[in-house]
Amino acid sequence: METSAHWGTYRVEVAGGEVVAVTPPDADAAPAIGNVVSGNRHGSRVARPSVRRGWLEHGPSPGPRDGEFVEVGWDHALDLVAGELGRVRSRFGNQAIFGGSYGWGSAGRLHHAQSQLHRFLNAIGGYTRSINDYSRGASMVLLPHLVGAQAALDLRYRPASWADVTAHTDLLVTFGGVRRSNTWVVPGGHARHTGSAHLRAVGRTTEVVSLSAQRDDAFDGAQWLPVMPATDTAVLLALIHVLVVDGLADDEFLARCTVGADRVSRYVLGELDGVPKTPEWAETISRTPAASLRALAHRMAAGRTLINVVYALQRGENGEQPVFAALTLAAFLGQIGLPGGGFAHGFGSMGDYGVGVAGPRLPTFPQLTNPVPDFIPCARISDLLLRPGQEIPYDGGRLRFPEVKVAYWAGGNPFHHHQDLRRLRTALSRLDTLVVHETHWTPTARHADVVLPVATTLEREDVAAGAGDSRLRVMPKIVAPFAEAREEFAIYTSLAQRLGADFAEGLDSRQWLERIYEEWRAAPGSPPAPPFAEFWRDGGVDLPQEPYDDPVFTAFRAAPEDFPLGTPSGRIELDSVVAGQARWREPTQWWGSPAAAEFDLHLLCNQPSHRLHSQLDMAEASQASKVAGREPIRLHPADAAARGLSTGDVALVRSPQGSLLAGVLVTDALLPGVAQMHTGAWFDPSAPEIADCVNGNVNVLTRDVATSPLTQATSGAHVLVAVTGHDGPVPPVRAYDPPSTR
Ligand SMILES: Nc1nc2c(c(=O)[nH]1)N[C@H]1C(S)=C(S)[C@@H](COP(=O)(O)OP(=O)(O)OC[C@H]3O[C@@H](n4cnc5c(=O)[nH]c(N)nc54)[C@H](O)[C@@H]3O)O[C@H]1N2
Ligand SMILES: Nc1nc2c(c(=O)[nH]1)N[C@H]1C(S)=C(S)[C@@H](COP(=O)(O)OP(=O)(O)OC[C@H]3O[C@@H](n4cnc5c(=O)[nH]c(N)nc54)[C@H](O)[C@@H]3O)O[C@H]1N2
Ligand SMILES: [Mo]
Repeated sequence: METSAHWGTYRVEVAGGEVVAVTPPDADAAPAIGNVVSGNRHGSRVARPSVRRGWLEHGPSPGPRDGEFVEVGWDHALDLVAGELGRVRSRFGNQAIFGGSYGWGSAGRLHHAQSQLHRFLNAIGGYTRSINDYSRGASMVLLPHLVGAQAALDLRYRPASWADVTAHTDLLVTFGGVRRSNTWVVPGGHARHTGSAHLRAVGRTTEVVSLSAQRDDAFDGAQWLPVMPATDTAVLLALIHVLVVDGLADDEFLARCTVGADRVSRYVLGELDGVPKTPEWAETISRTPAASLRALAHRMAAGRTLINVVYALQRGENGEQPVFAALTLAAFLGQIGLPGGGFAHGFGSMGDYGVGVAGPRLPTFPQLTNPVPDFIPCARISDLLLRPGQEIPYDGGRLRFPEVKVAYWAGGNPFHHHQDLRRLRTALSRLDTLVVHETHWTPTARHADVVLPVATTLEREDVAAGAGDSRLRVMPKIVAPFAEAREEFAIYTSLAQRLGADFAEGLDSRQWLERIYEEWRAAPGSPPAPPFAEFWRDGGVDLPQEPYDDPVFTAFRAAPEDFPLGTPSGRIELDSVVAGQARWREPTQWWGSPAAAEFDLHLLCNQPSHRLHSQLDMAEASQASKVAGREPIRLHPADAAARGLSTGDVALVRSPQGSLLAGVLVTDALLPGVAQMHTGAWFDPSAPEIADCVNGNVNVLTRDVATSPLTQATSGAHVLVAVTGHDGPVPPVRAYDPPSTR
């Protein structure tokens, strides 16, 4: 049988009611597929509803969320959760329920964990929500000010495509490379992996320059220009400086399609702050050779050039600035809106980026409406809990944190995604109650008061497709739910009944699946599709794959007066009332900052190649990527030698926020002074006398500070650390052992 996941479509073989083998669909498939076999029935699955003993015996209250769990029957657990939601709703109001529940959960249009939770919470009167994401939290808020809301959306879903690049682009300049492993993942799934084929094709037609601290962010054949992390804005400003000084800027385009270019020129020339942004100036910040930057600017102006910025660049302090500066550089080159030219933000970040097909709207589970106005940008979760009543600036306005009593999390793992886990633990201790729906005993589940076990995608029926996908695919129920795990749909149906609300409208989940499919099929703009029974029998329906012929900015460039952007001026705003102009602003986390005297390595914390985030970290493919049984830290040979470390050793990694143990992997693919770890090792606080996490979860190290007051996004991509060898006994990893339950 075939099914789909965020890591793509794959075949599943079953024997004796268990998944025994998985077969990837093509040679370029994600290694994460290999995590499914042992992961789906691993000992870390949650078997039965579980309640923290202290909470059960003493009732809801703030305090540390630790101690053992007690297993209870479903009816008892549902009574407890309904009782607590009822108490909080009537005593404090619905805004005291935080249902933001950020996270990727699993693929599937009906059982999408957040849609299910949000519909339920809306049915009982609403909740405090979260907005934006950890992926592009800074650019999502910034770009609408620069190019308008529609073009900002089109930069994600109608960018220059891989086909445009191979047909038209002479030079692809990409900040953060084009990591093939990141293209293995698509939200909602994807029928086929095409990342490698695209990269091979681009390698034949187009010169590629990758600016990064890691050589292997790009593929063989790309030219690597080293740049220290968090310093790209300086490089980008220097490239603009060369265009201005050498008369290579496209003044006609700037005058016709942008506002603010004059001020940008004055800034890069040093007229605003006395500092000319020359390549020599940039080299002192980024360590990129000035001569290379000067030559690159000239190459960029000599042909069709596309500038790409991967998401990671904006996941840092002042993370707006490199995105803003790259868009500004593209405007000075005057190629925005030309085929294969201009600005892109996502090649190498997500597998659906640049496939060239916009695709139809997909079936969705209606979420009803939320009468509660309160919200947070998702990365402000700890601030929300620690500072009720406080006001913060956001997107040119202000918002106030409500007082939250209960948080309900389904489909996300804040102990994976959030920064400064020590602070997050303190923040969660301010809650009366944390309810978590999980398939596995993740660190978030272990911090909950009530854990409800849920069925995985292999244990329920659904349909899946990603944006621009070639097929809307049936996800059959392949095995029975593990132990007492239930569909979340059934959980919310029962909870709503207890609270006098209607969640299911009298339908079961199969009937809902049919309903959302048929409503989709009948909607204007949907492609031809057969009735549900036929669709189900065929295992899916192919979706049209016509490439869009109106990529972002094409019409605008041709006639800016007729197709103005949704900005105040109707043009690209290189100087914006709300966002200002692109500037080099020194972050605290870079090699030139005072903190680097003690914390002398710049740690890149990026996406794991062998899993999706923290999902199934305990299973084969993910475990095969570990060193010394824990998450690897990559070090340059010179940095390793200076610390007496070799591949296979265990290192102690410290930042002011916390410490972890990691397995050393020495490689010359990094710049000296730069280290790298993937996110997603399960948080393991079982030996606090040795380290905050003995399994290597980077978020014990990262800082919980916002990108800026404008966007309030995560800055988790970077943190300065100190690395030494770990002496003494190496504690075992306990993160995947289920907690003790009675
Ligand atoms: N330092 C640092 N931190 C980062 C990042 C970084 O680059 N650096 N990247 C950030 C980014 S871009 C992202 S998107 C986030 C990702 O953060 P998350 O999306 O929170 O990470 P996942 O591990 O995918 O968590 C999903 C959880 O849902 C559970 N799950 C799966 N299916 C279901 C289901 O059907 N129902 C329920 N209830 N649960 C289910 C899984 O077991 C898993 O625990 O991390 C962010 N954190
Ligand atoms: N296999 C796999 N693929 C994934 C995911 C996964 O968990 N597993 N997660 C998916 C998700 S949710 C998202 S949002 C995307 C994220 O997509 P990205 O944010 O693009 O991915 P990252 O791997 O975090 O970062 C890519 C590269 O950026 C470089 N980089 C970091 N900081 C800087 C900097 O300051 N300057 C420069 N020049 N380079 C820098 C790093 O060297 C890193 O290797 O990936 C998606 N793809
Ligand atoms: Mo993400």
